[in-house]
Amino acid sequence: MERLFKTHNTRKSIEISSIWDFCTIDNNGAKGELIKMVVPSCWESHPNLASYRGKALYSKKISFGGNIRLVFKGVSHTAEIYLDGKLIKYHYNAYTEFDVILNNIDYCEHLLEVKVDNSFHEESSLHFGNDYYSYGGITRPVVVEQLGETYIKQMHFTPSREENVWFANIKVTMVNLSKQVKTLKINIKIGEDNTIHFDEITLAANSENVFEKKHEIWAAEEYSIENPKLYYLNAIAYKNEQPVDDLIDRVGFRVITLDGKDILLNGRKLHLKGFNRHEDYAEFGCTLPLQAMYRDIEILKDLGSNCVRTSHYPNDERFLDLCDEYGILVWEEAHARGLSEDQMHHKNFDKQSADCIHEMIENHYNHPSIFTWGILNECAAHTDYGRSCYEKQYSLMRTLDKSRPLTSASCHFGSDKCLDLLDIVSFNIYPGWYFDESVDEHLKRLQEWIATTDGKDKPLIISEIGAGAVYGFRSTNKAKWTEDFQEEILTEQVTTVLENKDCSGVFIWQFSDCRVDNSSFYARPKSQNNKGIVDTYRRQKLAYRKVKEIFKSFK
Ligand code: ADA
Repeated sequence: MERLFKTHNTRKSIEISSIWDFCTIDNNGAKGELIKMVVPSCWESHPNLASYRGKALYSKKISFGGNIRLVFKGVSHTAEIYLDGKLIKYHYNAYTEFDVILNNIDYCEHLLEVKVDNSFHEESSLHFGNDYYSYGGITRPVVVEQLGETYIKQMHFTPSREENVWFANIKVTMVNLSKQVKTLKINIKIGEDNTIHFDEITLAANSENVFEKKHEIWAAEEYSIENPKLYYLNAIAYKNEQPVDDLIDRVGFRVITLDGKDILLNGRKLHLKGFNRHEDYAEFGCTLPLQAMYRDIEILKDLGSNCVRTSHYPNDERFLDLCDEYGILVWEEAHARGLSEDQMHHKNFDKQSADCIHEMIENHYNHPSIFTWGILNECAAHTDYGRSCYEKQYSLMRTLDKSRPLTSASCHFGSDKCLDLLDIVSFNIYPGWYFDESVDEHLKRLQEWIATTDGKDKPLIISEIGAGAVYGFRSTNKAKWTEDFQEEILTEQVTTVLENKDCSGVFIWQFSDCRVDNSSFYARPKSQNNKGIVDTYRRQKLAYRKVKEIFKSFK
């Protein structure tokens, strides 16, 4: 199941998650032993491939024909899709959805092959040895959809409120795959009592068309952290009164606004208390089964969190569906972590970053839990060239979504050149872990410096703060890497940030321990980033109870 709800009733859609044929491919193109591999999964979950970095081939025979849409929710990290031996799609980046439209293909058994590469090859600008693990495989669901001659490609819902009256701004993209002009009508139900009609729409042959409407919504129930009220958006396209296609999504009536240093959700100031979370779980790697995702939501709620940052890439949409349902606000960010100016000069960096931003925003636009989009975590914001990249990416995001504030987490205290480009200032700081300074002193200096920049009158989020602890390492000497030390540092860090009236909130680094590329990082015991408040199996560390107590004491 690629979402937590059915996205079609009229369109036939089947998830082809199951057992595929699999083999590795070496650098000379020679195939390894043919085995079976679960899709979705990462191949590192297979005992013989736990550290395999390279190419592999997945294959499966499927019978279909006519107009077909193949949807890949995530392939890590470079994919070549072949149908009956012919290359039909190339895609880079593990974390965003992509699709292939097959037009008028024969009805028969076809061979679908997916060549996957998770090596740090020279074409890759965003996946490289890093403080998280680039897993390998078809790591998110694959879906086959049967299309007619026309289909609903996308539907974006933007809520707005004018003098206490809610409006739905709907933008629907229709595609005509045929050589003939088509005339349709579209009805879009919002919840049970509101329907938006596009009565007569004409689609030229082989065309893509966008239609927009703004509609007043009677008695809409607002979306909030405490009451995350969701509405189904159900679009049906009709030809001669017969349904020919449909698309279902879920939305919420909420607006995010900024007022000086405050971030408001439906006019109420937010006090963000949350965590940075990698998609990483013990034996499952990056492919968490739904019950593990749900368990993470339960833990976040138990801790008193109201937000999560998808550090450092777009997440599996089922996790976003859960955040929508349980009122966990999301800072979703495009894929990037810690690129130097030199790495931002990579020949593919601009395009691979833009593609990721496009796919993230276009596919995740409707999630009410997403309150901000982030980019370029700890990249070269302190250099002129780096700034030019931030500028390009911010302006791209503003064309794709005018409804959400934008941010990026910086580590360039004293030298960041980009605080005029963003809406929310965010800094990663580790006083007490990476350097000896009181949290209060460090935060005061940071805020004094920000006050001299273009970020001075903007909201401030401490987007990362934390300390490491090896699970099970306890000692009265509170040495570094003990759970005792982590509890002590986190107590000071989180309390100080939440007490600071000019801070909109904190994202603790990090939710759970995660695997890292051992090629890149010293000081990573067990080849893991051990700053989790739980370990990779979600076993609580000593700091868990303390952070829960602090979070719950701050309303
Ligand atoms: C940085 C980075 C995180 C993680 C963290 C750490 O802030 O953004 O991905 O590497 O440091 O654990 O040091």
